[in-house]
Order: sequence, then C-alpha cells, then structure tokens
Amino acid sequence: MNQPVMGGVVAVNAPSFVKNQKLISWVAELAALTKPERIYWCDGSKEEYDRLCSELVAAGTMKKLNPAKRPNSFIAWSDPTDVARVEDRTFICCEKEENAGPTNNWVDPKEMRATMHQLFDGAMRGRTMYVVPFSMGPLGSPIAHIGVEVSDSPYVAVSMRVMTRMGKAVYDVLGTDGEFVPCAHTVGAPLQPGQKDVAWPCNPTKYIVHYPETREIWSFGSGYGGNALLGKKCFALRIASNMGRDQGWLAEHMLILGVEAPAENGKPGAKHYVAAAFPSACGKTNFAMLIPPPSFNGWKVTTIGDDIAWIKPGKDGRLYAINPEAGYFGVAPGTNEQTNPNCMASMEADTIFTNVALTDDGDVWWEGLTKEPPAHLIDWQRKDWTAEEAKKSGRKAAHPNSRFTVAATQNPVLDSAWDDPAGVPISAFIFGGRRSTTVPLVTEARNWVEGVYMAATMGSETTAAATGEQGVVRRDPFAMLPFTGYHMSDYFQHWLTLGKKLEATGAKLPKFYCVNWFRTDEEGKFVWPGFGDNMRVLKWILERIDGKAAGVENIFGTTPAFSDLHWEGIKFSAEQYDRITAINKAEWTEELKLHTELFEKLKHHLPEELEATRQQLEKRLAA
Ligand code: SAT
Ligand code: MN
Repeated sequence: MNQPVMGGVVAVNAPSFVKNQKLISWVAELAALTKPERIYWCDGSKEEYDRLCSELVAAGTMKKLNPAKRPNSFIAWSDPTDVARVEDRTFICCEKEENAGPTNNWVDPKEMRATMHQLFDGAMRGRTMYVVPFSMGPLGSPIAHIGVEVSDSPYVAVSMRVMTRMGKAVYDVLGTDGEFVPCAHTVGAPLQPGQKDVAWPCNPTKYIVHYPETREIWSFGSGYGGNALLGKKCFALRIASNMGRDQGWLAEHMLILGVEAPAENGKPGAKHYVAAAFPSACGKTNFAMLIPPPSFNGWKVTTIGDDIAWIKPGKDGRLYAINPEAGYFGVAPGTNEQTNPNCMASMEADTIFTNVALTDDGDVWWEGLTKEPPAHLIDWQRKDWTAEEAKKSGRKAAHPNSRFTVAATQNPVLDSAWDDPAGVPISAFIFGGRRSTTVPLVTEARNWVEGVYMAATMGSETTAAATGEQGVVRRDPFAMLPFTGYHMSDYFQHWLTLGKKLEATGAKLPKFYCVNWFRTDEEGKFVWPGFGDNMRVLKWILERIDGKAAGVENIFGTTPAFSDLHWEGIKFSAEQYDRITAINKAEWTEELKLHTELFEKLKHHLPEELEATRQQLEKRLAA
C-alpha cells in the first residue's frame, strides 16, 4: 500500500471505490500540508483491523492479551499526559464570539485557521495518514450523517472501526457528491528520518477545534478518547448540535434504553424507550445495560446506546432517536460482575482496553474489578505495582479514566431496534448529575418548560473524564456543558421551541425526570444502592407515563412517596428513603443561588420562560 513519493509530495492514490471528488481533493490538500510518509485508505475490513492491531503491537502502543483469557483483545497505555478530554483546549470557532456563548472557548476562525495551519504543517512527517470513512448512525438512515477522519494514529483507525460504522460501504453512501464532515486529526509528533517512535506519540500542545459554520473539526496533539475519536463528542455532539439547531432536531449526551414490562394476561407488556443524560463517568453505560433485581420478574431492559442520542421529530409528532455510535467507550474502574454483568460479558473478547492494568497472566485488571486485587500487576504507567505497596500509598493500578472500547453487537442485551434507521420513539427524558447532597432521588417535571429548566440548571461533581479538578460541583446543563457547540442559552431556546412545535401536533410529549443516585451519608457512603436497583425508579417513571403511579407534589415537581416504589427484594427503610429524597430548605436556597449565577452568566439570549420559572421556584421555596 505504500505510495511512491514524488518530489517530496505523497501520491493520494485513492482506491477506485472512492468516487467523491471533494473528499479526494480534501485528502490531497491535507497531505500536502501535513506531509505524511504515505496515505492509507481504510476499507473497514476485519483483515485490515487485525493487520493494524498487529502493527500497533509491533510499535509498542498495544499489547496482545492472553488469548486463552481474553481472545483477540489488546491493552494500550497512553502517555501519562494524555489521559482525558481537555476542555480548556477545546474551541468553538464560529464567526461571531457571541454565538459561541460564555460556556465555550472561542477564537476567531481566521486566527485559528492560521494557528492550525502552522501546527499541521509537516505534522505527519514520517507517519502514515489513515483515511477513515464513517457513518454516525445506521448506513443510509435519514437520521444518520457521514464523516471522514484523517488521522496519523493507527490506534484511532482501529478504535473508529469499533466505535462507528466504518469502511468501504460508507463510500457507497457518499457517492460522487454526498456531504461529509471533514475531521482532521494529528497526534502532532512528526518523525525525522531515522528517529525512533515512542509507544504513544502526542504533543504537549493540544487543540480540539470546531468550525460550526463550515462543519469542520481539527484536532491536534492528543491521541486519547474524545480528543481523537472525532466521530464522538466533536462530531456527534458539538458539530451535530449546530446541525440540529439549524434543521430542527436534537444531538444529545444521552443513553437510550428500552424497558419492557412483564406480559399480563397473555398480552406482551408495554415497551417504552427513554433517553437519559448524565455527565461523563456518571454511570451511563451501567444504566443503559441495567439488569433488574430478581424481584422484578419479567421486566427487561435493553440498550440502544450508552452515550449519545440523535433525536428527530417524526411526522406523528413524537420524537425518534438513534444511537449514532456503534460501540462503547466506557469507564473501566468500578465495572464488575455485580455492577454491570452485561458489560463484563460484552468485553470477554474483541476488546481494546486503554490505561487499565495488566495481570501477570496477560489479562486486565482495574480498581473495583475484584474485591481483592492481584498481588502483582503492571500498572497503566507500565510500572510494577503490588497490592501491598498500594495499600500504603493508594497508588491506582488503572487510571480513573481508563476505558474499554467494544462493539455494541457484543452487548447481550442490545435492543433489536438498535440499528433501525427509523429510530425508536422516546417516552421520557431523564437528567441526572452526581450530587452528594441537595438533589432528591427522582422528581418529575410538571411540564416541558419546567423540564427544560430542570435540565438546564443541573449540577454535577466533576469526574476524571476530563482533566482538571475533580469532585467540585459545576453547572452542567443537560450534561452538555463541554459539548454544546453554540450559545448555551440558544440551546435552551432550541429545546423550548421544539417543545412548542411538538405540543402543537397534539402528540403525547415525553415527560422530564431529574434523578440523583449519588447522595451520601455522614461517612460519605452512598445511601442508594444504585445499579440494578435503579430499576425501582425506572419502573415508577414508566408507570407515571402510563398514568398508573401516584406521587406527591413538592416545590419542584412530583416525587414518589416511599410507598409508591416497589421495595421487594431489598432492605431499604423509610428513614433511608427520607435521606435521599428530603428537600432541605437551606440547601435549596444555596442551590437556587447557583441557578441565579448560571442565569446571570447566560443572561444574554436566556429565554424568559426559564428566568420566570426560577422566580416561581424561589417564591415556592420561600412560602
Ligand atoms: O473521552 S470521551 O469524550 O470519549 C468520554 C467521555 O468523556 O464521555
Ligand atoms: Mn459521554
């Protein structure tokens, strides 16, 4: 596949199945700028995946795991400085600063293009440029969109094959003049002739750049996760949120799951789909694969997606959702046979692990996988690690943001409609943050506007998914703070406008719920067991949708009384329940101050209805 180098310019040599001239020209242009050694057009085949993985092993980026324990699986260790999304290096470069809004980093696109041009100039020297075609969503679906990532990282190329519908078939959909989102990526580590490569090339300077108006992504310096797999947060959220606003649909940081009630009198139980937004590393993958407790005989939860939802209004006035992704890039620590057995089954084989620890018998380990850690491991920084030493120092064997990359098709509870081009109808939106205090277990909003308010003012304690301080509460509207690719207030308005449009059709609208699994006691321990027991909350939500469950009104909406939830098979007292549902006036007075602070920040463009809702809340709290 090596192309001849002519006069220092690499030949593009697009294969005959690539017929899109715009794509070929763009690749040629990028090659002229980045000056790779060769260009490789990915076809997405298994043979290609296996070959690239072998090359990654030879290069020291990945190790093959023991095939007897974890067939066809690999472990990769990144550079210790390249372990998570870099929000402070993420930029929305629209023409007017005002349109990026106060929650995004903005740079003038002209200025940014000049900076990027300089950084990309010669950035791929000595490396292969991979051309990676992918579809976000079922191939050819009216809800799907195509992207092409050009990257000098083979780790990105193989990860994209797992995470998206990647390969030759995308070129057929693209045809001669189809639209695609160009995604340019380099690790920013050119090689001089004869220079030996490192295991995880990257650059201390990082830029994750979006041009919303021209729908382009340029990413420099990182090879990790959402910084580098550009179909995910960059395209499916930051760029797609702009497409959605212009075209009247939603691109959301939401899992999608199906819940089926048990059959009754020989009739199959009702099935609903719900979409749920939680910030990164707050358990979306676990929730999406939840196994109901044994006392929920006959209830079934199935997965459509675990991270991102694209949601479009149908002709009937309902909202239809697809999962634009085809794989899971999930947090490893804390995942085990108790917390998420379906996830454990998904990664028995054909999995790429990144920044977890390696056992002496060639398998993987992370904190929380087993109660007792193995005596000896190689940790994510390639160093010897012993349980004995870690007991004293607390040194983690796996990075807190270590991940598994696995195809959705390996999930034993994958929903039968997960690849349906028409999408699935959404009955409820659930919003949840990580809050050790203040926010009750579950609250139903009284209407669409109050639901939008609930989601807009959501707060959450920060996690290891992004670099920066952890465990501090920040407002994370709709769990979209790092992902809304335009002014956050305009995004709220977009939700409100869509609600009005749907209301006008007379269709039954999805209800909004706010949940919090994370309240703690005096010792800092979680009071609510979470995981499978979240089914108890989900059941109440579904029964509310079907008009079958009771609840009590509080100042924010409707919550279940202790007796409204199903308690079979768990020891959980009314007193414990009170701890996770009580609304403390002093805490909420403080909380509302933070809502005010957020609205102050977003004042420009902030929809009036939201400020009015806040004032009503304040009044009700004071009463
Ligand atoms: O690194 S990713 O953005 O892909 C994961 C996450 O933060 O949710
Ligand atoms: Mn996410």
